Amino acid sequence: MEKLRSLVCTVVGHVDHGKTTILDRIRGTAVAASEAGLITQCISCTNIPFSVIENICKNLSQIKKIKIPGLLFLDTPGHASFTNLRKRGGNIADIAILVIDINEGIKPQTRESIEILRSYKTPFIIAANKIDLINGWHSDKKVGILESIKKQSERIREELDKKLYELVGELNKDYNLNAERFDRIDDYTKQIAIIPVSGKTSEGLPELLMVLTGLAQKFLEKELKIDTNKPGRGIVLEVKESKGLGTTLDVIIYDGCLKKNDQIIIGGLDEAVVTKIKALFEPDIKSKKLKNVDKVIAATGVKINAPNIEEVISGMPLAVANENLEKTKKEIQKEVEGILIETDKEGVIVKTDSLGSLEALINLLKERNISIRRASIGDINKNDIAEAVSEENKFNRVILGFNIKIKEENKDVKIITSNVIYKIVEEYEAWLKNEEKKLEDENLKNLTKPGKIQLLAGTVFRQNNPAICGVEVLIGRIKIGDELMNKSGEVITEIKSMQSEGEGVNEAKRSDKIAVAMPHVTIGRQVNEGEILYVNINEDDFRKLKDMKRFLNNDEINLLKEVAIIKRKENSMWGL
Ligand SMILES: Nc1nc2c(ncn2[C@@H]2O[C@H](COP(=O)(O)OP(=O)(O)OP(=O)(O)O)[C@@H](O)[C@H]2O)c(=O)[nH]1
Ligand SMILES: [Mg+2]
Repeated sequence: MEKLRSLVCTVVGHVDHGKTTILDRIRGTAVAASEAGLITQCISCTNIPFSVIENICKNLSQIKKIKIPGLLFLDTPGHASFTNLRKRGGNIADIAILVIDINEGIKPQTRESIEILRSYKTPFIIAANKIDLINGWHSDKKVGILESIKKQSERIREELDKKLYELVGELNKDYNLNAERFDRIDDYTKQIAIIPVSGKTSEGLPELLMVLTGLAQKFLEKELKIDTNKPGRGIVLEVKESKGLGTTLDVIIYDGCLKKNDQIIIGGLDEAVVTKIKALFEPDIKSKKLKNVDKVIAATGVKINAPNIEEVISGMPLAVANENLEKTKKEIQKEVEGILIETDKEGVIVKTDSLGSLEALINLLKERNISIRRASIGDINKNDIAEAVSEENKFNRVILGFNIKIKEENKDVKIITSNVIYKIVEEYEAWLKNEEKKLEDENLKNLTKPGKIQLLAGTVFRQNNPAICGVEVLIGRIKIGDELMNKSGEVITEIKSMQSEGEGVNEAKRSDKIAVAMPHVTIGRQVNEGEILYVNINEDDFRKLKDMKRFLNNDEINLLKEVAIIKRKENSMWGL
């Protein structure tokens, strides 16, 4: 039998910004606004029929008539990643609500949520939550949010607008996202709607649902048709110990159906797990206790009890295979292997706790052209260290870890771990930049740097053997050992020693006036008072300096050019 499945909507955002509260409110309002039995709740998801949503929004004229049966809301915890909500080729969620505490603004998990939604191209709207905490806010549950905003004092309206526009500005600056308060938007598919809400007072929640349905319109074209007799497909959200049941799997089914006694296949790191469903559970919406069910149909969430599932990893794909066992097994393993990376090319090592987080981190690294040698699931172990140490390029002697333990370390291996995915990438990039700078500084230290000096008239202390004379550094710097050439490019002497106010110095920089001792020349013969001399730079150093231009100022860059012009009088290809 064919039917349209519910749209899957995840609720994501930073810890404590109010995801669960908003969902509880929507569920509570939905339960109150509907006949018993219409709303079902399974694990951390709630299935609400569109008819109920329409009922909640009935005072809002803009509510659209929609054919989709309902919305399946998935709650996600802010402290851990919601990365397991992946399926082949994308996100299990069709749409998302990003909850942001308007008084706190964008926080690490908010950023992570945006990054992941973007990498999966999941459309979303923003619930700007906790407006009731704006000092002096007056709640009026009888009117819509826009009406309620209008009724606030001018100071509060301004305060709300200020906070909203800070958010809009940040989203635009950091992510090039075009967000706007929902009532100022005319095309929900082009702009991201922000709905001011309060999970505490329920203000704005009907409008949030209304905008969601507007966004859902976009999916009417999408293939939401499913065959309810088809073998079920899903992903493992969590592997949990349940009282009296042992290990159970919380699973989201996004296609087909799942029945008691079905043979199922779950992806594994080395090989797929094959098992048989012993029991299926859904929580009862009223008593919240688990109740046995014989069958579930997508899109929904369900708890599975089955043997041999202790080793299952969250994020793994799952499929019913009463028939076609081998074919389905291959298909599932191919999907898993498509995410794991095992190469002998150069790159960093990536370790995470689940298939979903692995894919999410890999996506972020690939977007930034960071090459990966191996990506797999588990704690950082001896093998990982050995492999990292063997990298020739020290910038690749790196292990990036998400939500895993460091079981082994080595001083030559840089390990970066975090439980916020984008932070790992950020920290790696910062480390890389710093290491590169250190290396360049080291290289720069050993290069001859450009310098231009003038012999000061009337300051000759000794004519020769060695010649000693006062000089001024016009551009750049000079140091002991630097060779000096004249304007014709002849290398005539070097800096044997320098003195400033009677003290020996190793280096002198722009504007310094010092006494310099120069062997092999006689002042008045090979060199004259008032003459200009240049530090002689060899071709190799010249090329390297050119690559490190950002460490030189404009005068020094021009001086380098001057040196090249002098050198090219002799050899037109010099330094090229
Ligand atoms: N005043 C006020 N408090 C709120 C609102 N929404 C949520 N809270 C409070 O904020 C705290 C966190 O809310 P939760 O709903 O648990 O937040 P969460 O985003 O689900 O948090 P995690 O699941 O830990 O990521 C709770 O104490 C809520 O009562 C709101 O609109 N106004
Ligand atoms: Mg929560």
